[in-house]
Amino acid sequence: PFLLNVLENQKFLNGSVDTYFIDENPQLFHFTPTRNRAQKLLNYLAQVLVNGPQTPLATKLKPAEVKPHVPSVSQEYLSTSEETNPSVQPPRGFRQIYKEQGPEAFAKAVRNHKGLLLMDTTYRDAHQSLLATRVRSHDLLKISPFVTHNFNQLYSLENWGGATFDVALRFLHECPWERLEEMRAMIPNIPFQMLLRGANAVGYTNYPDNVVYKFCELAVQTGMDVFRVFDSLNYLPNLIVGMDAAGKAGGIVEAAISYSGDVSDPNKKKYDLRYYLNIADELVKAGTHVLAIKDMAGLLKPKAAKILITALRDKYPDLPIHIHTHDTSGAGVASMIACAEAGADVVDVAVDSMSGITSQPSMGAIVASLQGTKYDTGLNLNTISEYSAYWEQTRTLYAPFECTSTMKSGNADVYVNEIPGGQYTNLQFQAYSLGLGDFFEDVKKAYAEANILLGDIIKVTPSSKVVGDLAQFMVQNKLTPQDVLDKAEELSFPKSVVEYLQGHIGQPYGGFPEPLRSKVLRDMPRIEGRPGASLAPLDFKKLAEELKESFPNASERDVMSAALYPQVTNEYLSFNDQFGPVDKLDTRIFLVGPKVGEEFEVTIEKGKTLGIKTLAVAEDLTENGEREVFFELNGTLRSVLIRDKD
Ligand code: 3PY
Ligand code: ZN
Repeated sequence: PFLLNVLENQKFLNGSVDTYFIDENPQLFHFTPTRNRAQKLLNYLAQVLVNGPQTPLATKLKPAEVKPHVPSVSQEYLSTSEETNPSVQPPRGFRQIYKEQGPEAFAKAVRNHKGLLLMDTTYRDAHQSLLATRVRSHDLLKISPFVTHNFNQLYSLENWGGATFDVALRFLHECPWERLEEMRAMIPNIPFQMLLRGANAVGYTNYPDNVVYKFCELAVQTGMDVFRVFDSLNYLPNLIVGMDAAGKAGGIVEAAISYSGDVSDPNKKKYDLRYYLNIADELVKAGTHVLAIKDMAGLLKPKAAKILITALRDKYPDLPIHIHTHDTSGAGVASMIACAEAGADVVDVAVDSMSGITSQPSMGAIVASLQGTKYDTGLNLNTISEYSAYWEQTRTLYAPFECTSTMKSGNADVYVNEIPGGQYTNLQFQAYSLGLGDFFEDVKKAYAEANILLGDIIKVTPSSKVVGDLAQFMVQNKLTPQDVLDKAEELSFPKSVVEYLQGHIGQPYGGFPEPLRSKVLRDMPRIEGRPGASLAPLDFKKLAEELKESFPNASERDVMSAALYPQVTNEYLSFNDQFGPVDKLDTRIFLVGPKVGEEFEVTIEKGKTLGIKTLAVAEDLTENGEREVFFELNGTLRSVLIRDKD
């Protein structure tokens, strides 16, 4: 099964080698393992058939048995497919302006654009909020030719960062870098946008600065364009590291202010208009190309939107302003229209069938509402419908991850509890799985209380986890806020809460809550200032060497993944060694395996398609406790023995 390159070397084959031949030609002795990807995939399928899903399913709902219809791109495109005629390029988009003239010219073009621009979140936040981030590259790539040809007017397509990095490796067994590279190859015209958690990059904790810088460099090289940089406490030193890393990498910097409270309510004093204008000032001074308001919980009511955006517009007439929201309360469309009217350049939407509730407001609704006005987006409603139909069908494949299966409508209680969209359904799920399903109402109430206990903080990944963990802790231990304060010295608080109070994720606006902090920490160490500043740089060379001991083929990207998620990356690489390119399987088959008798195809690379039929799963175990699974692979009988874990 191994092939030595030396066997193809003419000098060697001629016999004209001397004693130094081996020393002088080490490259000829590198092994190339045969690419038995088909066999590995059979192992995977057999594993699922014998031992059940390898990606834990969140509910009992089954993936639907549909083959989503992929809308055709255009007659012209159809009759001359890209392969036979590479000249059928998609229409130009904002990405060309950025690539040809740089981030400043891009910002100028956005600002000068007539009409409202949209960012489509379908590829990232929408499924992060609705489907636990489980949408696979396979389904994203299938619709990408349609997107590149029909949505070239978008400001950007948000398709990376946030939780997608972790979830791809951990649960989908696919490489996030490959996903980015493949999307880029299919969509050359629309800027790609990612969510960068400032100094937390795409993780949940502060990383050494050199990790953040290298991450951004590699992201730009792999195809990323716009970096929405935020910090979960709006802590400027953290934000500035992220902005600088994105900027130095050549990306478009979109610094984001995370929105909390209500600027239209004079009783909500902590996060008032002045607070936001001050941060905006700092971000503009730090050189942001675009300013974003990140309303992660969907708290920005139309009236507040008008106040905030009008003030920002007046102060920065030349700066592009981009608004992100979640539709948790149901007021998202109204708010985004209010933003447009107050002078925002871009708002975030998800395609209709992936919008609403904890996701972004509906693309179709906003496009239709603005038609014929000076904010007209220029997008075509029929095209949006076709795009939406694809996602309506595709979404049914992910039924086991429907976060909103227990949430049938919007809920304006978000204005009270301020739970971010991505966390709302997560907490609901966690409450159910902890047997606290009936108490979700208590968790929401405790969330608001926990927030006040912690000092009324900005809540978004990872600070939102701190508040969520404290809330669950309070509900599980039946603690009132007064109990927490009174017993703070004896209670064993969740790790995230302790670390937050130690200063691990940064310094909150207005300072840490006292006396709670002193009571919880006693003589534990505290970090003053920016956490990353005191972290030693990561030794990438050493990490690469370590990784290559177990995985000789590990790439620079794998090393970067390991810098962020060491354990998860190791598991991903071993899984990949064992089971091959599972990302190429159709989603239902990937999640729950094929049915016995089912025939299907898997394209493992362009022009290389496997025909697989599942013939049978043996009823009896072998003496070794293994079960044999029979397949037909391209017409040939194959069988795989799998240890039955039951
Ligand atoms: C993330 O950090 O993943 C978010 O979506 C925050 O809103
Ligand atoms: Zn969001």
